[in-house]
Amino acid sequence: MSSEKRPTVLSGIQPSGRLTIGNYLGALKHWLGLHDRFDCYYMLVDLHAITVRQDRDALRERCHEFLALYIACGLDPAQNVLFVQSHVPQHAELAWVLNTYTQMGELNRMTQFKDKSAKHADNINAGLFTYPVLMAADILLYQADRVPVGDDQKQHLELTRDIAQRFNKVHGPVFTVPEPMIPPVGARIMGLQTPTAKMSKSGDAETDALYLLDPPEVVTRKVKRAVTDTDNAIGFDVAAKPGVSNLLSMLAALSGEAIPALVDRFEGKGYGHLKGEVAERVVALLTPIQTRYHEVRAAPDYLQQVLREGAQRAAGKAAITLDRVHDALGYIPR
Ligand code: AQP
Repeated sequence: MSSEKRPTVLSGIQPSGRLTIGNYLGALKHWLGLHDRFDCYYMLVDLHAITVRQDRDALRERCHEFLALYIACGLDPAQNVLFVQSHVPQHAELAWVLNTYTQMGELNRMTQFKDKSAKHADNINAGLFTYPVLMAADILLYQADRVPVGDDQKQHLELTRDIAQRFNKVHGPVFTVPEPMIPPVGARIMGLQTPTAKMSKSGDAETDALYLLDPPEVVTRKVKRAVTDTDNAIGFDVAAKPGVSNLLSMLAALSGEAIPALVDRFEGKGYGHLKGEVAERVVALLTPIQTRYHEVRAAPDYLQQVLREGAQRAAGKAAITLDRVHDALGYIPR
């Protein structure tokens, strides 16, 4: 599938917590089908995951679970390079170099660092701080032209562009400067119980997120109990009606209908109608994904083979970029 002239897309998800409908609508859904026009690289970013303490067995299990979910959502390993970040050592090597092209002040401004250090106050490690540099290395290593991510990653993408431009200014055009691909709807799905905060895959409250492996009755129950407000009038206003607006955003992303059209269609109807339709749509999306997931998950040799081949293909491309970087820096070739 790879051809030198095709632009490259790269994205990834941390194998921490459980994949949510936010991850699907903000990221995974937009990865599908891009292989027609791009060389596509999709990772499980396990180096990023250890910025928060992980249990050894659970991490390994989760990498297999997430890979099976990537495939079940429709990412065909024959058309997309699926791999685990730690299988390609060039990520960590390039991150070190890029650390020296990144300013402390820039990292201090990253909102994810502020959020995560508040959440994990007992373990504010240097990796948490330099996380965006590793992310820049992930992207620049593959000379990615486009990076499909949710809105929460926009700030990291901007920093990646700054780092690439800074390096290129000193050393010539070594890196492709990537563009983000942020979906117009569904780019930031909020929590069902706390609709003012992003739906998170590692949150503490089970009922705040819809997980891709939630059974239908659980989905229906969680949506039914989603926080709304007391006026029972369906309208889109993120500040005044965050819960209802979040349900409308989800429905728009799931159905393809525009938000104003949804507001018109639900005029005069209560929140129960909106919740009913959201739950139905989520269940219809997840049912075939879950069936396929269980098939793929029952084939560990296949999953291992996907990872082996993915790592080989990714490392081939990564090595070319790292050699160029080393050459630009004046390192003696091996
Ligand atoms: N709520 C969301 N709405 C839209 N897009 C989202 N993404 C994540 N949450 C939403 C997108 O999913 C991709 C993977 O992001 P990540 O690996 O950083 O995972 P996360 O879900 O964002 O992780 P959390 O919630 O911070 O918990 P941890 O990291 O502790 O597991 C990205 O493209 C992101 O934009």
